[in-house]
Amino acid sequence: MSETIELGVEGMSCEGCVSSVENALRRITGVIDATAQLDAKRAIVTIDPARVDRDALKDAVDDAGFDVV
Ligand code: 9UX
Repeated sequence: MSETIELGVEGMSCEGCVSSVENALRRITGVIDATAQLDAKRAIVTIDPARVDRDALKDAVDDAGFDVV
């Protein structure tokens, strides 16, 4: 079982930021994959909805230095 969600992410300035956001999200329990997009200012996150704590996604992005909107 998986689900794809979209997070608006502010503050990414280069592909390094994109990698930081992706890596932060991929470390969270229940995240199967995460792809961030600089131009679209978002992250596409594939999750196991039974395992993921959605607040943890936002916290991970915040802790990496970016803002979920
Ligand atoms: Mo690029 Mo982002 O030099 O945290 S990595 S601006």
